[in-house]
Amino acid sequence: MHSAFALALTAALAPAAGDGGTTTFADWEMNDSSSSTVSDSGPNDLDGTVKGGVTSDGEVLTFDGKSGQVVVKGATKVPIGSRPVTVSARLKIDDVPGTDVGDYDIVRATPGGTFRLEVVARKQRKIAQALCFFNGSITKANLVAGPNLDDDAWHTLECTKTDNAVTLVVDGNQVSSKSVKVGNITLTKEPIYIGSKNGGDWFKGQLDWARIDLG
Ligand SMILES: [Ca+2]
Ligand SMILES: [Ca+2]
Repeated sequence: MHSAFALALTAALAPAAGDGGTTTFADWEMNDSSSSTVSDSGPNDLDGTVKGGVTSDGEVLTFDGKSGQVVVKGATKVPIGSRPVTVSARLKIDDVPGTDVGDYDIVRATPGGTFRLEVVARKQRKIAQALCFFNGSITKANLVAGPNLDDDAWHTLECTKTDNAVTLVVDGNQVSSKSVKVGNITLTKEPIYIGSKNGGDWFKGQLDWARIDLG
């Protein structure tokens, strides 16, 4: 391989940590004309495959809460390591997760939800709140906070892990943060699920987009 090309390729695959820049890990805009594919407009081509009860109107996906999910393969090839990670999504729901599903998994890496963004039921299932979870090389961290999401309105949820903290932002407002060194994030298994936990925790509602950013 030509050395200049090798250098460029290395730079493209592994942006320098600590350079202050943010890079897109995956960006699923969910505006596809195809009803079977969810295109990743980021640099890693992590296109998703639609399975079960998911319908598209070309701008948002509607998940049926029973069998609908998007399965994304290839994420284990993209290094994360010590870089900050932000998992975010814009969603709308008009039901608190019921006992049939327990909670809604919105974006879930494997195994065990290495990182995940969920909607969980609280206060005897009267309200729905955002959940962030990160499982790093040192420890795990979990946050549940923010406004009741069960109002049939659009909400943007963002979960971030940095070197020293995990943070949950809802609709641009920081609603929870914890000082914790979670450690490095490594995806050792495929796939990433959008809208389910591998046949459970089925999401019932709409997604406008979901994305993962590094840095
Ligand atoms: Ca769950
Ligand atoms: Ca969209």
